[in-house]
Parts: sequence; C-alpha cells; structure tokens
Amino acid sequence: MESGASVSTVREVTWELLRNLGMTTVFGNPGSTELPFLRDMPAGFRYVLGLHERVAAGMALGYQLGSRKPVFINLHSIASTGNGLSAIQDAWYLHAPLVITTGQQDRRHLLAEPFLASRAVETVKPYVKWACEPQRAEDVPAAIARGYYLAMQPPRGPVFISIPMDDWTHECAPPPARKLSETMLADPGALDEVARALDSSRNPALVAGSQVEEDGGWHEMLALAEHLNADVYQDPIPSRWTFPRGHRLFRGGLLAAQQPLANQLAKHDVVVVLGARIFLYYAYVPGDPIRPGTKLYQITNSPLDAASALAGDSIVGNVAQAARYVRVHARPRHRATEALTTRPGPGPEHPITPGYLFHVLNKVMPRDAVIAEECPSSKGDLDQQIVLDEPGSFYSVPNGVLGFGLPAAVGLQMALPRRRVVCPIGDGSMQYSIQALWSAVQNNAPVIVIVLRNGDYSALKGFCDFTQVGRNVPGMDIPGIDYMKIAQGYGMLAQEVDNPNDLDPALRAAFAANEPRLISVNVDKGGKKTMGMDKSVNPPDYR
Ligand SMILES: Cc1ncc(C[n+]2csc(CCOP(=O)(O)OP(=O)(O)O)c2C)c(N)n1
Repeated sequence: MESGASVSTVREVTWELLRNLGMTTVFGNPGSTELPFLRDMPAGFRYVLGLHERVAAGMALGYQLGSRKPVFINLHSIASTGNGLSAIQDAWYLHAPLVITTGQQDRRHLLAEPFLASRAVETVKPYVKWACEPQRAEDVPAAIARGYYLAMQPPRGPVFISIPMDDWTHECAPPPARKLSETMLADPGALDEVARALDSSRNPALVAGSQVEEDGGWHEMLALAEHLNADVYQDPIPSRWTFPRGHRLFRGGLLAAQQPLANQLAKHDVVVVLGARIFLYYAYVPGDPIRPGTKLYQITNSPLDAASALAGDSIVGNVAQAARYVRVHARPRHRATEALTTRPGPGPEHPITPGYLFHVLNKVMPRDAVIAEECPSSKGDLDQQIVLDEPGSFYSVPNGVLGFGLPAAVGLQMALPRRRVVCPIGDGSMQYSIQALWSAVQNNAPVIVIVLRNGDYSALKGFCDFTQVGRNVPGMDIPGIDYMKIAQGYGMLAQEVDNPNDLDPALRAAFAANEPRLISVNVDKGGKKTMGMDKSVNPPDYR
C-alpha cells in the first residue's frame, strides 16, 4: 500500500497482491492500455522488458522453468495473443504456471470497438487453464488471485486475465490471503498393481518424461530405476531431460513414431512411463503403440495425457510421490548392467559437422551447464554427444513451434545465475525471437548462443526426402544473414567460427568470460535423419 493513500485502488491492491504471492519480477511489453497499471511501479519490483511479446513471455517461461516459481507477465492488449501466443502455448505444454495479464481498452467505449479493442480472452482459451476479463473493476485483484491458485494446481499451466485500462483507479478491497495445497497423490491401489506387475516382470523398462522434473522427481526417478535395475529411456522429442545421460541404466531416447517406438521397447514385458504422454509422435508410422503382450502403465500428473493415451493403463497423480510409492512397494531387482558404450567422437571436418560441434561443446562446458536447445536438424547429434547428469540441465521446444529456445535461454540464465546457460540454435530458428539477444545484454545474462549456420531449413529439406515430397519446394533457403552484425547491433559480443580448430578456443573463451556471447558456427547442412529416423522406419509417403 502506498503511504498516505486514504483508499486502496485496484492498482495498489494488485501490486500488493503480487508482492504477497511472491511474483515480484514482471516480464512484459507495454502499450497504452497497460500504462495506468505500470505507472509508479512500487519499490521491490523488477520489470523485464521484452522487445516483442514472444520474447517477453518466452523469457518469463524460461525464468519459471529455472526458478520453479510462478511468474507474472504483463503484455499488450490483443498483441499478447498474436505475438505472444506461441510462448503461451509452450507454457501450456510445459505445464508452466504463468499468470499473464494484458490491458484492454477503456470499458466506457468498448462497445464502440475502439482502437486496440481486444478479443484476447476468446483467442487464447485453448492454451490456458483459464481466461477471463473480470465483470467489474473491483474484481481484478481477486481474478488475479484465482488465476494464480488455478495455475498452481496440477498439472500447472498458464492463466490469462484481460484488464480494461480504466479499472486501475477504482476503489477495491484486497482479496483474503489463502493457502491452497498444490499436490495431488495417485491412487495407492492402482500403484500397487504397477508394483505387482514389476515384481512378476522378466525385463521391465521405465520411460522418463518431463513431468518428472515438473514434480521435482529427479532423485525419485533415479532411485526407482536403481531399485529395479531397469533400463531407462527418455520420452520421444523430450522437452526436458529427466534422467542422467551418463548413467549405466540409461538407454537413450525413444523414437517419435508408433511402430519404431514399439520396436525399441519390444524386448520389455512391462513398461512404466513416468510423466510423459503415450506417446509424443512426429511422423505418422502406424503400428502398435506397444508390442502386444507388453504391459504398459502411465503415471502422469495430467488427466488430459491419461485420457489421450493410445494404450496402457494410466494413473493420475504426482509423479515424484508415485515413483517413491512404487519403489517402496516393488521388490528390488539385481542384474549386471553396463552403460551404453560410448563411440569415439566425430572428428574435425570442413565444413564443421554439428556432431563435432557438440562433441567439442561437451568437452569444454561445465558439468552443471544448462542447455536450451532449438536446432531442428541436429537434435540427434546433440542428443548423442551431450552428456549432462545434473537435474534441470536441458530444455527444448515442447510442441514444435520455433522461437522457444532463445528467450527461454535468457530467462533460464536470469533465474540461474550460478549455472551457465548455452543455447545451440539453428540460423532459421533464431529469427523467430531474435530480440532476446538485446534482453540478454540489458540484463547481464551471460548466456552463450551458438548459431548453427547452415543457410537453410535443413530439417524441412530432410523431411522432404524422408516423406518423398521431393525437393521442388519453395522457401527452403535463408542465405545472406550476418549473425555477427545482428548480435553486435543488439550490443552483444559475437564471433564467427569456420575452421574446426577454432571451435575449442572460441567456446573456452566464452565460458571464461562472464558476459553474453554469440558464436556463429558455419556448419554442414543437416537433415540426413528426421528426429533420429531414416527411411528404414517406413515413413509416410506424401507424393
Ligand atoms: C514458428 C515456426 N515456423 C515454422 C516452422 C517450420 N520449421 C520447422 S523446422 C524449420 C527449419 C528451421 O531452420 P533452422 O533453425 O535453420 O534449423 P535446421 O533445419 O537448418 O537445422 C522450420 C522453418 C516451425 N516449426 N515453427
């Protein structure tokens, strides 16, 4: 409350509420409809400006993922659903509790469709848990509180409140301070069945998904795997890595297509999926989702994922608690296991191969580094070369919409000042949220951006080959972009690497410096595989 104020306004009550809810960092991009709220921002708050709504919301998402706390966003009117929607969608799929507010035109002439009239509430609905424009000005703080509480219920996710610009000056009473529990436990009877199936299994496997991390279950996942001595796979196209990559039980990632994935798991008679969909597919390769005869279980915090699974029995509840319950109730298993044999790393070539780039990066980066990745055609190379064993080490595009990586990296770096965030990103992907470079500089976020500059949309060309579309497709090349100049224009130090021998020193220098840097690496064209698959998987034919 501002000192000397005789009555509380919606604006004063809202700032106080945000403080009480611990949301003191505001990510945003302002417009006229937000100014009555933002004026005289109280002490103790920090405003992080994104030059585009995709970047503002995307940085907030990265900050949420890194801090594991709810984050407040203030975007501009309908621009949030246009420019910011892809970041909101990412938050939806990553179950990230973001409380997103936007301005709306003045209520008193809304009916006349003024400039900046916003239909954001209707537009954003499929990708938020709740979207609302309060009926009355004095309901604004209570709506934000309700949104916050809902955002924090499992599965967590974004909520959206549109606020007419004349609401802020109205008088209002603060909503009561309340506590809501934030964990829902799985049905023990259903988990007993999983434990019994594991007890009678010959060769069980576990699949780790991103919800393991959402529910703070890294150590429980690991403990369960070691208790069972079971092979562990990462879910297809993972948005997070949720099992240590160098562990003796780790067997790599699953392929994102039905039959190839079922083949990968065919030797297991019981498969328990923890915190992932069944399954996330990319190419349509019909087949059994799982080999007939294999018992498939899913433990998920998402009723939606449980309902939409193509096979298996699903149990809804907190993944960390469920993993613990199963460990306590299933018998330990003993067998000799060995880690996947590491092949010799790829050698230096000209042009530099993405495999070599990631091999060198893996050698020089700190073991607690964080990767925010968006390099479509070289995902497979990254997956093979980068070995990170710490929780919270890897984040990637959750639903295929490019523009996630760069702002997420900046937000993660702001939330995790003691760890170094690296953003390997395709030269095409980079363009969807390029303004995040400026935010990294302005916020002293020492993120290392590694541009894989191949001059084209290699992943799409690869998909053309994979699915027999052919190469006669427009819009596949992106020549003539100088990433050095772009970075320098935003005030970021930048360096180009063309010779493979320069890679190691360039990366070492970037890690030694405590400032944001861009390294533009001229790489060989990718796309030889599509999400780790070649034609042997019988891809769809779109001729
Ligand atoms: C917002 C958005 N627009 C377009 C696409 C389609 N798309 C998928 S991969 C890709 C190419 C990205 O190019 P680049 O980052 O250079 O990576 P490369 O394919 O060369 O590895 C495009 C345009 C998308 N997924 N998201």
